[in-house]
Amino acid sequence: MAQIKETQITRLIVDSFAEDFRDSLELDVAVAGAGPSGIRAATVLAREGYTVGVFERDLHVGGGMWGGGMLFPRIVVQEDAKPMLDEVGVNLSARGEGLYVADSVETVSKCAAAAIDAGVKIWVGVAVEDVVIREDDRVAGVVINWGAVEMAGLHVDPLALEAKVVIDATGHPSEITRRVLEKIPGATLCNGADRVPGERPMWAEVGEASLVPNTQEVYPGLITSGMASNAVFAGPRMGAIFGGMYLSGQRAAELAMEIIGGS
Ligand code: 48F
Repeated sequence: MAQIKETQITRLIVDSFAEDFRDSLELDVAVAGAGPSGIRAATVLAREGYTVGVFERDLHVGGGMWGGGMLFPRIVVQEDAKPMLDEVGVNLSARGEGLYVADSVETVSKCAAAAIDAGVKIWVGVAVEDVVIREDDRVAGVVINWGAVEMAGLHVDPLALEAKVVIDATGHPSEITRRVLEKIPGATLCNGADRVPGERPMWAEVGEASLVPNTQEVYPGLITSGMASNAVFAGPRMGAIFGGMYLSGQRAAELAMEIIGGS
């Protein structure tokens, strides 16, 4: 067996990380949040040849999906979203009326694997704490820091990456959109709002139906995806039905491609 030196392990890790990180400094699209909608958006974009980085504060991908509904590890999806899960090999059990049940662990894992296979770089443990702006206050990148630094409340200056488009897939808190409104004086969203109202109480059918229309370029260079879209436009929450998250991620990717043009 080959001799293994600890310093060699360290070098391999640091060098490999640095190579990938250097390649990610100028992205087509930076996605904040590795929940179902962010992962879907990133996968679609990477398959079309765009360079995409997903930055996830937590140490794992999947966002709110692992726990299914109230820790029963199952999710429900509707007919419209079925092809996106079929495509990555998720087993869906038909339960009538256009509804399907899937294992949440399987769904997270297969969607994440498909994203990686498509060329998406997923950076776990990395939080997006701010955006980069350019002329006319257009969003032009993300400001990142270790999630652990953020949690510890340490004063550590962040690093920044350029991106032609940023997708706010941070879920219910819609953190990136809120940050833009807080930090850019006089900023308003595409609907003229100067604040994020947050989501409304649960109404699964309306919440699901509003996700795609609410997926918009809310501010120049910034698109919302998934639950962040309903929080920004006061759509209702919907609980453990997830088809809309995939459809919203798909829409966010299409919008990003329209903004950027050909890859
Ligand atoms: O919450 P999340 O799963 O968002 P989503 O894709 O899906 C929503 C559903 O899970 C569920 C639902 C279904 O009906 O309503 O809630 O819209 O994933 C959001 C991810 O973003 C991460 C967070 O840790 C989570 O994994 N995140 C949040 N803020 C940041 C962030 C940030 N500032 N930087 C990086 N990651």
